[in-house]
Amino acid sequence: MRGKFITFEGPEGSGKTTQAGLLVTRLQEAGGEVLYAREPGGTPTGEAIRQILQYDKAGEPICPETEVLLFAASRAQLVRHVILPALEAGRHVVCDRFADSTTAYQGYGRGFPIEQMLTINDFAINGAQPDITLLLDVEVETGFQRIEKRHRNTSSTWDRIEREARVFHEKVRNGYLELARRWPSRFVIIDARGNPETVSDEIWSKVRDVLD
Ligand code: Z5A
Repeated sequence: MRGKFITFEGPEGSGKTTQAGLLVTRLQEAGGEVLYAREPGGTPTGEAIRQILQYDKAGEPICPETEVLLFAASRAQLVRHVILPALEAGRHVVCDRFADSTTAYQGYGRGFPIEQMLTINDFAINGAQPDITLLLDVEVETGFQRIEKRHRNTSSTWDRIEREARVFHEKVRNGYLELARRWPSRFVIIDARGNPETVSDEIWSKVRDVLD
């Protein structure tokens, strides 16, 4: 039987990576085989693209159009080499960001036409639509406080998109909420302000509905 395709979306610091890890553990404890993937990245090509997108590894400013296509290119590779083979082998796939990130960040955030982003996403994903998308929603300020704390504790630096103005990140958050209104049967909005255990319990109750 085909596995379930579960995606995490949301603004910076909403807890996607934390919650994706907790969900992988719960799915495994329930007896499932699970694959975790992240975007951009998840394949050698995707990880190379990630270095360009996040840390300016190409050494020149990236045009907004190039940014869209690089995210899509990373996704096209991940879908064909990792996600679809895993789903067809009966494994569940938990993906930390997916196509909705492009619609939210490059569409609502940068201002590219939404329908154009959806067309590019369709080309990249080859029919791999998530069974459920968990939108972890948190105020931009709260998310940034968490990221700031992490950077302080780990001495890491702000990446290219984290450095965007708060108004950009507000547009992204509102864009996500708009997407959830557009596809209510796929999206579940999760209040991500609570502690990680509470948020994880809520996510598990929604994911179980999809597994049944
Ligand atoms: N991007 C794009 O523009 N277009 C696209 O198509 C795609 C992506 C696919 C990828 O960054 C960047 O690319 C991203 C969008 C853009 N932009 N930025 N900036 P990434 O993969 O490096 O990072 P991210 O996806 O934005 O995740 P994040 O900012 O690292 O946050 P997170 O995964 O949502 O949260 P976390 O890592 O689980 O937690 C962050 C911190 O908060 C950490 O210290 C946790 O311990 C803490 N945390 C987690 N949960 C809680 C709760 N519940 N309470 C308190 N503290 C918590």
